[in-house]
Amino acid sequence: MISSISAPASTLPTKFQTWPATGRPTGWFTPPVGEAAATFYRENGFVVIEDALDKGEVNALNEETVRLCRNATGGIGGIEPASEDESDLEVLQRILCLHFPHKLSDLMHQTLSQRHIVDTLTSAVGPDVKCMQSMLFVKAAGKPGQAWHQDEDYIPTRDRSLIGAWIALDDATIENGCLWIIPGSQKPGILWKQEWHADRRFDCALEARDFPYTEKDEVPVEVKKGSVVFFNGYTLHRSLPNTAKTGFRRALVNHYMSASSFLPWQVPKQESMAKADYRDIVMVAGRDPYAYKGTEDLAKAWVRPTGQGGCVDWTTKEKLAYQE
Ligand SMILES: O=C(O)CCC(=O)C(=O)O
Ligand SMILES: [Fe+2]
Repeated sequence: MISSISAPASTLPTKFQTWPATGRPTGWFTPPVGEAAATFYRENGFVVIEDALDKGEVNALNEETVRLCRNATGGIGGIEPASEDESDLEVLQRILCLHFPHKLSDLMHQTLSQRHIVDTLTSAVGPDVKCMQSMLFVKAAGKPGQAWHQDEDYIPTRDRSLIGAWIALDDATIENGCLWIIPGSQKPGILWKQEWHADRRFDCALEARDFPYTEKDEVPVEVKKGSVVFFNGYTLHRSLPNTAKTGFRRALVNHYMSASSFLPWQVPKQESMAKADYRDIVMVAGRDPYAYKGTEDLAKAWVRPTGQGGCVDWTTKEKLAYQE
């Protein structure tokens, strides 16, 4: 009869419907990160490093996520501080994505330089690497996904070195809205047209259109928590809504690039566009050739609108409607 007693849910391994019957998909590696993982990244525009973070690191980040989402100090734009009678669950359910958590949390700041992440970055990008941005996706059951896009549309580098390190803080499955990627789509080095999608499955960000790939080319990136998905700034990627009945699909995503390149991210106040170089950065490996410029503290933590109730065209301030 012992065999009929099922293990508690948390100890059961997640069954990934898109994994092969044995082993793991091609492109999934474990530390130490070697040349094979870097080669896979360069060819395919993404790579997965499993067990990059251990259970203790993941649990600590999940605890920190609750603390941040309560916004006790009021330091996060776009949400009110939670009241004491709101449960942790209620607080987490309100938030799709919190931008720049490393600005408020020492732990999230330290995680920018986590050892296996830095090893992968130096193998894939080069010896000198800087970080400029972080995002904490909470994505409770029922929350929307992100439509097709390329991250260099939002964070432009001069040398196409942008790379996201997407740290799974829950097992990410098709059901709860894992990443989907088009392997090799970084290769043409083109930023495709972006348009408003009017699609309730996605949040307010625009959708990339008219690229030469179809749904047959996309692959789901189902990963265990503690895995890190690295993907290039030109790689087309999206995620679908969290359709699970309960729970979250948490992920901490940090964006990095080669420190050799300027970062023309924000409109310069005085200098010409050719000199634009955003200096609110954190070096995570090697040396900064532009250290003589110093660094600045510019970005503030804020919460992204989810699309509930429509979105705004910031050029006209008009509300962008969904097709019901
Ligand atoms: O996690 C998601 O749903 C989307 C993440 C994403 O687009 C990114 O990290 O660049
Ligand atoms: Fe993205």
